[in-house]
Amino acid sequence: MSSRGQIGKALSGFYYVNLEDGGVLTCRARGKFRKEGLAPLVGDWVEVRETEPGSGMVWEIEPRRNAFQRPAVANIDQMVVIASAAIPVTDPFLIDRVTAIAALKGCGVVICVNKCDLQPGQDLADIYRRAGFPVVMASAETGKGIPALREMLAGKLSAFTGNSGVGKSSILNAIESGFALQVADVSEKLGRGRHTTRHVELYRLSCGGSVIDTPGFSSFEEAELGLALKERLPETFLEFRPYLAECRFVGCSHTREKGCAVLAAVKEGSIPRSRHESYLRLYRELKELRSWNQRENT
Ligand SMILES: Nc1nc2c(ncn2[C@@H]2O[C@H](COP(=O)(O)OP(=O)(O)OP(=O)(O)O)[C@@H](O)[C@H]2O)c(=O)[nH]1
Ligand SMILES: [Mg+2]
Ligand SMILES: [Zn+2]
Repeated sequence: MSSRGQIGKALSGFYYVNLEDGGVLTCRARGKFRKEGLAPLVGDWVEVRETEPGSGMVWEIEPRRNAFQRPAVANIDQMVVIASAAIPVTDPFLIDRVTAIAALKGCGVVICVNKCDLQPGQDLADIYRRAGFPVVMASAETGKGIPALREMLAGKLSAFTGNSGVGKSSILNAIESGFALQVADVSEKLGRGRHTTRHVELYRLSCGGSVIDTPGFSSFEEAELGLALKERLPETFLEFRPYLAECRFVGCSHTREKGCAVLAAVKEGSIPRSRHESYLRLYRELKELRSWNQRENT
């Protein structure tokens, strides 16, 4: 018998599919996906076939709205980047990597500066407000910003991402006390989190919509970058867009050219300098890419 559902959890080769008619079916993926180099992802809508009571196979994956490798999720309406100005401090470059890939894939982004009770994080918030992103200042500890965040999540599929220990799971617990997700202290000595969340899992919100908790990035981790991003990098920095047609030279790389409107906007303060620095870093990394060693789908 076949039915439809959405993958809610992926763990050790098993996919836990939330069936449309209720209940969860524990599935293996059909062999053909591996041959095609296609992995089912949390957020995927799938056709499943029950092979014995309670377990079955992921039979078909419905066409995706988008798919991400890191975190490994699909059909995302918005990435919620949790950041922190307290330990573990978020490197803006990590945020800018996410915003660029999200823009490439037509996915919204919300920036949430957490741990405001420890460090207000005003500088971080300013960068992203000026770049045009919705920004929420929050504290999972005091509850600040939680109602605003809840409102932004309603009715959508959101994936939480950010470096380990910034409080992704804590924020989700504050949004919905019933979640009771595991959280753990950060290492003060090393200044980073302990990778408490180990798998990707989707949770339904009582206000409608769903959220996906994901394992945190380590601060030095390099997410894969693809050729698609290489071709379209300038436009994935949304606040650069109004200037892109104003540069003196066609094909301007916006890195050092005379008459570059993007550089002028940075100088004059309309584009945050740290965003342009991230652009330069990504530009240099992507320059190294060659078609033969890169997957197309990032
Ligand atoms: N003071 C304060 N502590 C917080 C806040 N949010 C989270 N924490 C603490 O930060 C630590 C890490 O929180 P987690 O929710 O486990 O962080 P995470 O982002 O889910 O981490 P990973 O699962 O490793 O990616 C815990 O000790 C939390 O209690 C906050 O707003 N204020
Ligand atoms: Mg966590
Ligand atoms: Zn330019």
